Amino acid sequence: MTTDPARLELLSALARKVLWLSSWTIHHANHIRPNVDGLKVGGHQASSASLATIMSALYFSVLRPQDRVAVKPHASPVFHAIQYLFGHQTREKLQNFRGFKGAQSYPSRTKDVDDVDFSTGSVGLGVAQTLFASLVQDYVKAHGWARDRVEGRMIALVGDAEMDEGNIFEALLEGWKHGLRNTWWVVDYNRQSLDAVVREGLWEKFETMFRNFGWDVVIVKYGNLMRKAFAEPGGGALKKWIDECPNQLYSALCFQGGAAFRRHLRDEIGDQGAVSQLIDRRSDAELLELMSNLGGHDMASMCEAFEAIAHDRPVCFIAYTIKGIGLPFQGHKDNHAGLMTVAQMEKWRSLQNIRPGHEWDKFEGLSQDATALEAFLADAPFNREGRRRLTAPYIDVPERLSFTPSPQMSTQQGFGLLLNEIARGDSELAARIVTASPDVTVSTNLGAWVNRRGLFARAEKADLFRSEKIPSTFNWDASPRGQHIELGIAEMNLFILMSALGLSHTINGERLLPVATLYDPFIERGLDALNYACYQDARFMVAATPSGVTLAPEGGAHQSIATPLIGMAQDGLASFEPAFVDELAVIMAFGFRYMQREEGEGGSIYLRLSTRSIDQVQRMMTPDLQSAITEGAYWLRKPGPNAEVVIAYTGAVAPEAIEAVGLLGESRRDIGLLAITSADRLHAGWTAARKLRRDRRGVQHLSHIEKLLAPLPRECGIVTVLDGHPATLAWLGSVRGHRAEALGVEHFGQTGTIDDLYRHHGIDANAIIDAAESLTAGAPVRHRKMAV
Ligand SMILES: Cc1ncc(C[n+]2csc(CCOP(=O)(O)OP(=O)(O)O)c2C)c(N)n1
Ligand SMILES: [Mg+2]
Repeated sequence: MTTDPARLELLSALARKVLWLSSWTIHHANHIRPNVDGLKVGGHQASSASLATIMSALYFSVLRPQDRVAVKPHASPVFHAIQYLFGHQTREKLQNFRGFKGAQSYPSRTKDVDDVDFSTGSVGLGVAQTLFASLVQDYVKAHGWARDRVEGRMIALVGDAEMDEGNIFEALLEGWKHGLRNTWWVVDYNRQSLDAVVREGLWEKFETMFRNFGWDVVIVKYGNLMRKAFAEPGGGALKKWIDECPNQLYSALCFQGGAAFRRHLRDEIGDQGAVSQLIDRRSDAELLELMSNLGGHDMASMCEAFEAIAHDRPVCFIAYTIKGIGLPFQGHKDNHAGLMTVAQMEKWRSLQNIRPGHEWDKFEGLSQDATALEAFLADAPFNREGRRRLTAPYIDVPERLSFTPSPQMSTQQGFGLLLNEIARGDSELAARIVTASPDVTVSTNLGAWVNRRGLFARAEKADLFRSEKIPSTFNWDASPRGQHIELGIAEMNLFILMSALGLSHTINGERLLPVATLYDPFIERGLDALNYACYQDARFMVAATPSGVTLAPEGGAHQSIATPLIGMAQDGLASFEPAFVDELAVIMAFGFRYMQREEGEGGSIYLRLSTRSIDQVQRMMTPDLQSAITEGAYWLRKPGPNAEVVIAYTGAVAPEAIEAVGLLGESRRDIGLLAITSADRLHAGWTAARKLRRDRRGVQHLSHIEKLLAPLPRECGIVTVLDGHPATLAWLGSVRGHRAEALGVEHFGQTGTIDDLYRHHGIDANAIIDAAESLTAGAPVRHRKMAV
């Protein structure tokens, strides 16, 4: 326990050291490192200082190896300083903070070397990640895995202004529905954001809300010095004044110092004997020390608060702090980008007995015995099991998934069939898949999977319709064995859940293969969370369906235009848009393998699917075709040696492309039809090959698309077409210098039939023919599709 004074003394000394090292890291980046222009630090110094004590309490004393933490983005220097003291972070990387390959500005799981559990940066997301990570831990345990692992606490260090992010509230709601446990959110209540001082009274609202959602709320407002002063005669009046002081004034006084506090206290409390004596007994410096001894800066109070929790209910700690505590601009409302000057730093350095040239020495300037400090660090429970990043074995995936074909199908229907097939078996693959959907389970064809595999809940819950024998196509029995997590509509939650499920192998040592479904346009609603999940290398599969203007009668608000470009541009996400279900079967099998590749190699999968039912091609799936599909393209119809034009299409417009090729046949020679299953993989392969050839001269490696287009005569034109933004495929002309016409959707759609909309947006057979005609010489094309 940390009531032991010797322990407390060491902890407090280490917290001071953490504040020094984090500030020095920032100072070094701004004033000492050569070529610092452009790497200057804004927003870290004051924001980091807030958390030095709280994070020291956690990492040096409270945390256990199984706990996982999301650190507020701007507290990154504090995190790195702590890891430096542990020996997990190098001096070189600290000296290169914000520099190329140096310690990262915001904690990064993939870029930092010091065991970041969850990346942060875009505020609010790391907070929600801890909540979902805890649900995932429950999921893993409920399925009988990780039996020998002790349950961890998922902890977020939250900036108070971070609470403005709506995704936090969305997550709270979901947490409540799923009986959230083992989650701590520690709010750094410095009452300052970037621009402003936080609104008065806001936290009372938050407190009520947390309690409403079943959380415990622990307010750590006063440090020990304050509490002792309150016990002195006149202490009650002092406490009353502190409690009533507006946020902005308190911040301003912390900035101005002890004399300013004294003036205000005198003016506002008046001469009341005992309290005046209480104040007068203290020098200006002592008075400032007392008034800035808020709970979040008091080691004993923080340790006490954390150690008092002996249950698994979620807890929100509201720790009162001062932004920039201990630094010359503490409390100033403009301090977010505040930096100490060289002169201020010099003064602070000498105050702490740190000799020039010894700034990075671990225990420099501390009066405590270095061996005792070293032993204390070595003994921290947090490091008891060494590196905390876990791994999990590979789950076998068949080469290709099976399904029962119908002559006409949509890719969305195919997706449902393929999952249903997996669900029927008892493979390890089937056991490790976990699905989730934001209230669109049935409308994205996950119903059959859920019927077989059930809903997940920690406690059994029967589907009342079923127990009452009311006929229904769906069985919504919930149990700890269930494999579908039903979410509310919020797409942010879906992607943060994917982020948590998709890191289970490294967090829980148990691999899950998460599959999410949602409507394609709503990718944009959850986009920052999707980006966040990819940034920290979580592995999952997204089936986004329906998509494009192909969902015609649904109208413009439900039709997606930009998503193919998002799929291409999003790092860590391989995107596919198959037209036929046999392609999808190959892609999904590939996807489940790709999701399991080592860090830096694989990634997540995005399937852009459609509800449009189209004629399926009857063919043998050969190994060559299979690998062409996963590389991104194959010739559905090979161009002849004198090809004048080829049509390259993606996805649901396949029938239009096929029809156009048929109609063009009599008027143009040797037409080819290129089926593109992944513009993303195709483009990535092309840029990678060019880079390889540039980097290693003499290497002749050609990418898949270069090989496919190689036989085309120079004058051959390429018409590209998809139900999405035309830029997705427009680059095809640059691969070997062919003229190209890119067809696609550029403007919001509206209601109508598929034919209406394809015609309106110029992606129907006739538009393809017109484009082909404009690219080729010769007589006008003889045939066109008749209007119906
Ligand atoms: C989504 C998002 N929007 C804006 C920012 C820029 N930003 C970084 S910190 C911050 C305010 C932080 O205030 P608070 O959370 O209270 O942390 P403090 O600095 O007070 O510790 C803002 C607006 C961001 N990082 N992410
Ligand atoms: Mg703040």
